[in-house]
Amino acid sequence: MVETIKDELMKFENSNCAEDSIFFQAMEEVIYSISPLLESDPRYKSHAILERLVVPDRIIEFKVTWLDDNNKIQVNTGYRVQFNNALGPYKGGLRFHPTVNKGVLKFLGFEQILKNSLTGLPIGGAKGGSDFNPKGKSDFEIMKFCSAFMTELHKYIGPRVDVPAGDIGVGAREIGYLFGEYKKITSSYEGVLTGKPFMFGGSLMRPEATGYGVVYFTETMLEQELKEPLSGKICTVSGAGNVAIYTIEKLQAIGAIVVTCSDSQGTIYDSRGIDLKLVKEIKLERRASIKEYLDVYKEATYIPVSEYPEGGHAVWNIPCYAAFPCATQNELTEVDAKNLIANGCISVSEGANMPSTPEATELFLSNKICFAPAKAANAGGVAVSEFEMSQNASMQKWSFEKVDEKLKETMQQICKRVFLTAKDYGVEGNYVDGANIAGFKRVADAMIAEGI
Ligand code: NDP
Ligand code: 2IT
Repeated sequence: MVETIKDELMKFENSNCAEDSIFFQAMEEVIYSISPLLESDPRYKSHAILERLVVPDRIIEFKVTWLDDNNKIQVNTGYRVQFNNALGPYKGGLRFHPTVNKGVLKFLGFEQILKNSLTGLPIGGAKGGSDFNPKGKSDFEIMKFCSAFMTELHKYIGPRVDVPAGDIGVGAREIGYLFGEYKKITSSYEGVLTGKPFMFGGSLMRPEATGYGVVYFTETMLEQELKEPLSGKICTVSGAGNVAIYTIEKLQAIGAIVVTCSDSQGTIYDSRGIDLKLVKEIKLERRASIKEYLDVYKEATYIPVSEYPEGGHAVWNIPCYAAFPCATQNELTEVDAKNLIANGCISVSEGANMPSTPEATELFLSNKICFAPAKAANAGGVAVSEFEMSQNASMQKWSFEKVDEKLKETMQQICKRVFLTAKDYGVEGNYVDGANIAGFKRVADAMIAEGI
């Protein structure tokens, strides 16, 4: 079946198929998971739901021309993949990173459909971004790039059409500049983006939401599976961006001991526990290298990327009880999974989108590791984005406590739904299949009800 779908897709696509390999990776996992559902309910086949779901509604591609600080003209490519709006307006982040291409955004947009469906909220799936590299750019250059990007993007988005947010390389600063440009072009002050700074319509807790949500999900999963708390346990986290930082913050708040973090250049291992205030200062305020952690803590260890184990990553070589990959896709390989399992790790929660390779995921499942897949575990970010849309639409401002409570409740509900779905389909404990089936079912039923 997977092969048939792939063949069909190849026919559709005149694009470079190598780019799409990451999209096929995401799609293949879902197709395997939902096979029993497709077999048991003929409606999904007769309505060609899968064939329709794996093709985006549209891909918008545009040129972004901007002037750098040396008055030199720069050209990048911008994209928005509007994948599926059966459940609500297109919703999903923007990624600014040199590796961005259509294949990466199709993978992320496809995952987003099922993730957003799992939240139970009225949001469809989308993703966008650019191959623009924010590293080393001045604030002014970031602003000029964001303005130029929005000059094109504004034609395709709106509070009831498509609501972008942040992802890698896009945080509150970028969302602020994008919002400012949208407002200027359209003369309309509306909730067209989420992750805005609080002073002009952002939700409290949106910065924390993904990371806190990952921890709430993990606590619920571990309680359900093992009756074990995370407090007092050694945890390893990769990344040092938005998701990693707030995962570490919540883990520390509940008494876990986080001993690692990383960036694209290397890993920090601090056996006494990561000093998060310092990490925030280095990565969020100064946008510098995590290596600078050693300037303050000489006893900590820094492992540069060049010294990583062959085919693996240094973070996953460190013994832990629970692991939290929070950097990027395919950052946790088969080698890493073997190391984690050999070192006694019992739980893996994906903060990043699809950080585990298929081989690593397979090892976790076959070794009965409590494995929380991204589309379930990191759904807290987009859930709070939807809360921001609600607040904007009703001109309200919710308190931090209210958002936190609703986030916790949402993550607990997702975890329970995933668990029960897996049980219903005879794969108890397999949260990958549970998430894919539950996420697919809600979108598929809406697509059937809405007709072709
Ligand atoms: P950020 O840009 O804030 O941070 C990304 C972090 O990951 C940085 O520390 C970066 O290092 C590091 N990183 C990037 N690539 C690599 C790599 N190849 N190897 C090691 N480290 C790397 O992004 P976010 O924290 O927002 O996103 C992280 C992940 O979480 C992504 O997969 C994203 O799609 C996902 N996600 C994000 C959500 C959100 O609300 N922001 C919601 C749900 C999922 P450096 O500083 O050197 O660039
Ligand atoms: O991957 C994700 O869920 C995000 N980057 C957040 C999307 C959003 O719309 O808040």
